[in-house]
Amino acid sequence: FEGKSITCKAAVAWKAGDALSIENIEVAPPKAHEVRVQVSWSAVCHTDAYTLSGVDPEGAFPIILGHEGAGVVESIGEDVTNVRPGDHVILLYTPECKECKFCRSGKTNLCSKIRETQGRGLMPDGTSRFSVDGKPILHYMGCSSFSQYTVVSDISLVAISHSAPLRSVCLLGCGITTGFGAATHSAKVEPGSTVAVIGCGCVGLAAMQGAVAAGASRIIAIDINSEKEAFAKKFGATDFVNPSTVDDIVQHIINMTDGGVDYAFDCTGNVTVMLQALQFCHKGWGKLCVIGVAAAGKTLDFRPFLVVTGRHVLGSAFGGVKGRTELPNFVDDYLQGHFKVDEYITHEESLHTINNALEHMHEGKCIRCVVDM
Ligand code: NAD
Ligand code: AHE
Ligand code: ZN
Repeated sequence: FEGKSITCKAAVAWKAGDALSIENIEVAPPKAHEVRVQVSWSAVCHTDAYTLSGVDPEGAFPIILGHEGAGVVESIGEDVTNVRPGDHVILLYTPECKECKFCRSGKTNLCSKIRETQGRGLMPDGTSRFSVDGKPILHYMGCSSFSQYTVVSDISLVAISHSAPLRSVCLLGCGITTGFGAATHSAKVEPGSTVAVIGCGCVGLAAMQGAVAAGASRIIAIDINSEKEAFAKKFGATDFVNPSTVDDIVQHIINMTDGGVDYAFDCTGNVTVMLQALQFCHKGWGKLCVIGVAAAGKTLDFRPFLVVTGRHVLGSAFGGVKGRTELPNFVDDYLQGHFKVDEYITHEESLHTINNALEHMHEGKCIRCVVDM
């Protein structure tokens, strides 16, 4: 277990708002219960841009962002038993230790074992494995997939079938699993339901894919960008509404649905949208599932009468999915042609042009950009 440090390239975020900078970094060998992974492909999620912009309360710099990554295990530290060098893996920003109170509860996928150090950008022992010229660089969400090599906790990755193309299944590390699971696991959409999805990026489209799988009969896609309509229809939306083309989006959706939707999914992170979505949930049973991540200081303020009269507010992280237990099955379903993944990939860049990937996200034609590391 006396591994050597590796020198490789990574996209470093030196400070909030700056472009990512490609640097030669040192990646220290994995310590006990840690795994060093050669990242093959990483996609860019809106949350990476959110943290880079400086509005994440946990965002600290300098940092190596990226949390939608897939690669190959290069080496393992002491006491690692769940993966071996050569294994193909997906990184898990929501780890699964299978031992903590949360993992054992049967009620949540939010593992607590390493959450505190992960939120501070550090490995569980409180230190970093990344450095540039001897200066430590922080980890991100327990993954840091914007590096050619990364070190993660052994509970923050899962081995998958060698047949799965890593270019595609990296998307299961966040966006697709999050949206799909929010519909199937967190909100538990029922057959015949009416569903609204606000925000037709990867997460929103995957929520539609989940709603279709759960048997929803009507799926109303909502986005301020009308270029998203074609994508939404391809992922199962029955209707598309651009809120900027209607007077009052709340009344509009209530009128379309005889009183409101059974389930609404916020995939924007905009708290005004979240409030509107709660207001167009059906009285007595409508559920708002918050997936979008709001900026520091933003709060969701609503009239308690909305919930007194039977509407519910819930939320979802990583779609309520337990990564180590469930992700290999998602991969197998994809390999058998039962689960859309490739359909989300609209753009490709290389590590050297990763800043273009962040730009693409703001274009209507981009759902996910994969980065060849
Ligand atoms: P994205 O940028 O690809 O898509 C967002 C979509 O929302 C875009 O199509 C945009 O046009 C639309 N939009 C923005 N503002 C809107 C508004 N006011 N009304 C209607 N539509 C609007 O983002 P993504 O990667 O799909 O992520 C979506 C959100 O989910 C982000 O907030 C992200 O941080 C969050 N997220 C949360 C989790 C989780 O586990 N909870 C996981 C992944 C992403
Ligand atoms: N750090 C932020 C919150 C960011 C956040 O909510 N992250 C989501 C995942 S977004 C993936 O693209 C999440 O899973 N949260 C649960 C958790 O434990 O972080 C803040 O507000 O401090
Ligand atoms: Zn994400």
